[in-house]
Amino acid sequence: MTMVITNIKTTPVLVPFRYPPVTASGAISELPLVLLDVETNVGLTGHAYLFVFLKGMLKPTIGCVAAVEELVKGMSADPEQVDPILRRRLELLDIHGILGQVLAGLDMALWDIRAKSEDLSLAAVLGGTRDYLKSYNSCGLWVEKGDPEKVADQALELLAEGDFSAVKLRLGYETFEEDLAVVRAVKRSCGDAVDVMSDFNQGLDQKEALSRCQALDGEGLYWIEEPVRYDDYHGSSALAAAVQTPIQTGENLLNPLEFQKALKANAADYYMFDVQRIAGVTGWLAAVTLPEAASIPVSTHLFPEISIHFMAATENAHWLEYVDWASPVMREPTTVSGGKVQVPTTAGNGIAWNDEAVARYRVE
Ligand code: SMN
Ligand code: MG
Repeated sequence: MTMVITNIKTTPVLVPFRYPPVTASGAISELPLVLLDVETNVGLTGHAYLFVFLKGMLKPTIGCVAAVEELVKGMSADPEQVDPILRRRLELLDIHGILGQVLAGLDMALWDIRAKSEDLSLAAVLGGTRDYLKSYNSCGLWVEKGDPEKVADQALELLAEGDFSAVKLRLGYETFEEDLAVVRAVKRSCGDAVDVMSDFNQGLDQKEALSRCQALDGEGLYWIEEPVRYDDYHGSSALAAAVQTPIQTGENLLNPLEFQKALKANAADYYMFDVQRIAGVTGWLAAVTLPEAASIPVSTHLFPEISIHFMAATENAHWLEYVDWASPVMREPTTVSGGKVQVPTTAGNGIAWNDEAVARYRVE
């Protein structure tokens, strides 16, 4: 029997953060997620979630899912068939906004169904050969005015949580002196054995980025992420050439073609993709197998539960970003020990709901 999509259920939730994000480009007080359950005629259900940033985006996202549901009802549940059909059909619309994110969510859920139908983990379906990924703790170290020592203390707390050997520090304070003070405090508290990634969240203009990033060379940062606009590939490229610390970018790239353009411009030394933006698992696979990407270290952005699966099958896998943001609604939250996340072997994409918690965090 052909497996077809029968309907898509949506559940809006607002999950509290342990350490609410404050970045150079804005703060988020609670985590609005749309949980997706894609149901089929054979009783298999695929799960995925969308991170919609603003509470007010829950309703429009759910409306967009309903519109896509109308298109896919009765369609094969095979992600490799659905993705090209929908992208061709919807090309005339703005496929980069909410719609693109919804398509990515649908794709993640369809890969869950595919894996469950084969009774395999998604990692195994994709031919994953790794047992674990090294991971850095990205749950905190937000832009916090006032006391660099407080940030430095939090770094130690974060390292202890999963015996991590790497953390990410958010930069882009009003002045470079504040950036430098927090970098030095965190490096001092963590010691040389710990890798400290850093992230400007696109907060600097070209001139300021050049001056701050060059001044940070020699401070021992593992990478500097998104110092300038994510889509200014040439600006980022000029920066990467002038700065010794590796430049990391990519969480905002919206499809594999954009990645190809960034690569052609030599926009960065390292790349990281967000499965909800890079066009789902299908988009991830297309991006990391581009011939030009062969020697580029690739990391993940958010979504650790599903990302661990496709990272297991990614040749140039670099770091898994660990955030626990969706953990409260997960049946089996991602765990880290010895700074590593084991690749799960249970069937599916790693996303299943803790129904009691979902009921608690559900909003209308
Ligand atoms: C980030 C992503 C999403 C929300 C806040 C901060 C950050 C990261 O860019 O890379 O984790
Ligand atoms: Mg980032």
